[in-house]
Amino acid sequence: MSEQEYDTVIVGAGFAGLYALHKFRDGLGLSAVVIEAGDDVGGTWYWNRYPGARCDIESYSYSYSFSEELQQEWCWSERFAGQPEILRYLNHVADRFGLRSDIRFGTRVTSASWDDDSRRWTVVTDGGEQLVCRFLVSGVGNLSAAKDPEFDGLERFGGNVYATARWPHEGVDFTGRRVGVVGTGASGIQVIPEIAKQAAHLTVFQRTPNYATPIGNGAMDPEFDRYVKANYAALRDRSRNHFLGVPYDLVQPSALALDDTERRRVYEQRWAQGGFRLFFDAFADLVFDEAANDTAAEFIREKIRQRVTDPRVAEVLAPTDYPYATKRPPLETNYYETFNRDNVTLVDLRSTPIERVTAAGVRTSDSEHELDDIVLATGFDAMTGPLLRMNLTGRNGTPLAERWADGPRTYLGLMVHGFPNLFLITGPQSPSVLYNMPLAIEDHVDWIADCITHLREQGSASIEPTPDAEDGWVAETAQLAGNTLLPRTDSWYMGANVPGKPRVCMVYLGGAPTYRQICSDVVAKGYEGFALAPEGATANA
Ligand code: NA7
Repeated sequence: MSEQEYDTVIVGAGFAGLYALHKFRDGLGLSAVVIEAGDDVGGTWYWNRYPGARCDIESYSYSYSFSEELQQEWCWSERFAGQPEILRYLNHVADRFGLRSDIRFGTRVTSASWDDDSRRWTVVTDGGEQLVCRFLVSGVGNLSAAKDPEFDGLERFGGNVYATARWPHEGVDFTGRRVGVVGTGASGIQVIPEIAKQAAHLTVFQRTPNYATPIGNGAMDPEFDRYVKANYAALRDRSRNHFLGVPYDLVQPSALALDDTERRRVYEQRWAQGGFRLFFDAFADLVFDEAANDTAAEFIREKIRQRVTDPRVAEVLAPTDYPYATKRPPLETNYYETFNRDNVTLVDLRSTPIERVTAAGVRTSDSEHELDDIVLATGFDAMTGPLLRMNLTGRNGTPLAERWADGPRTYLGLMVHGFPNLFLITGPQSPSVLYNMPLAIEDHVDWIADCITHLREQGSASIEPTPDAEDGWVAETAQLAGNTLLPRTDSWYMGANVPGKPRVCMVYLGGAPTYRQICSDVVAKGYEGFALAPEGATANA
C-alpha cells in the first residue's frame, strides 16, 4: 500500500471541499489533497442531475463570497440557477483557483483512523492508498448519502430504476414511457413536473404530502444583477446576520399579531415573491407557535385546493397532520398543476401502501401499477450518514458509529471529543442546512483555518473538544429544538426518515447569527471548551 503524507486531507470536492482546498493550500500554505468519489467537482451538483434540479436560495446568494473578483465576473442566467449552471460555476471556481491538480477524483475514503502517538490521521481509500495527515477535514456534505431502497423486489423489476441522487450523466428520455416516481420531497417535487411533460404516463407515489410553495424562478434581471454587483459586500453582510443567510428583512414578530386580512396580505406578498420568503420572511413565530403555524399551513392548503382541479386529489396533496416547515419546505414550479394533467396519477401510499415491486411495476395494497421506469426520489441518510459511511475511528480505536450510537455528539457541529483534528464542515448540530450553505461552508472553513493557525502559533499538535463542552452543546441543540415544533414531525432533520436511526434534531436551531457569535466568542476566550495538546504529548483523553 502506497503511503503519502499531507498536512491536510479534505474529503469531498463540492462547495465545501473546493473552498477548503483553496483556503488551506493557498491561504495557509499547507500541503492539502482532496479525495472525491465523483469523477469531477460539484458534490451534490455533480450527482443530482435530474431534470428540474435547482437551488432554492437565489443564486446571487447561493454562491461563494470569498472572492470579490469571482462575485463580479460570474453572471447567473436565472434567479434560481438550475443544476447544469451551478455545476458550470463550480467547474469555473475549480479552474480559476487551480484546484483540480490537488483533487483525487474517482476515489472514495473507506476508513480513517487517528493515532494518538503520532498525532496523525491515516486515511485509506478504495484505490488502496494510505494518506497520513495532521488534519482531516470533512466536506462530505449533509445530503450526499442516498437512502438505501426500502422496497422488496426492486431487483426483479423488468424496467429501469433511476435515483434522483445519482442521475445518469447522459440524461434519460422518458418519451412514450410509463414512469413511476416514488417520493414527494424537494427532489420529487422538482422532477415530477419535468417527467410529466415527457412521459406517456406518470404515476406519483406519495407517502407524506408536502407544503410546497412557488419558487418564483425567472431570468436574472440585468438591472438587479447590476444592483447586486454594486452592493455585494453589504448584501453578504446582511445575509450573515440573517437566520437563513439571505438578505431578507421583512419578517414580522408574530402571525397572531395581525388580523386575518392583514396576515393574508403578508402571505400573498411572500407567496408572490417566491423562494423562502413565506418560510423565513413572513412571521418569526411560524416554527415556534402552533397557532401561528396553522395560519401559514391553512393558507398553503387553500392554495393547493385552488390549483388542483379534482378535490379528491387536492385533499391527498394537502398536508393536515404536521406543521408547516417542520419538514424542509420544498419550492416548486407548476407542481400542483401537474396533477391536473390527463397523463398523471397520484397514488396515496398512506391508504394503499407499497407491498412490493414486481417484474411489471409497483404493487400497492389495492392494485398493480405497470411501469417501464421507476424513479426513486426517496431522500438521504442526512447529516450523519455521509460521515458514518467513512468508517472514522478515533482515540483508542473507538468508531464514530459507536460514539454516535444515540445520535450525533459534537461541539459547535465542528469537532468531536476523542477525534482530535477532525473538522466537520457544516457538521451535525451546526446551522448547516438551515443556513445558506455556501456561507455556512465559508464560515466553517474560515474558523478551521484560524484554528489551525492558532495551533501552529501555540506549537500545538492537536485540538479536540472537552467532554463537558461537547455535552453542553448536545444539550443546547436539543433544548433549542425542543422550543420549536420540529421534533414532533417525522423528517430527515430528526433522522426519522431512515428506519432505526436515532430520533434527534441534527440541526442547530438558534440561527446562524447567534451561532456565528458563539463561534467567535469561543475563539476570543482562547478556544474555550477545547483541549490543545503540545507536540509529543497526549491530549486530554
Ligand atoms: P426527502 O425530502 O427526504 O424526500 C423523500 C421522499 O421520499 C419523501 O416524500 C418520503 O416520504 C419519500 N419516501 C422515502 N422513503 C419512502 C418509502 N420507503 N416509501 C415511500 N416513500 C418514501 O428527500 P429529497 O431528496 O426530496 O430532499 C432532500 C433534501 O435535498 C431537500 O430537503 C433539500 O434540502 C435538498 P416521507 O416524507 O418520508 O413519508
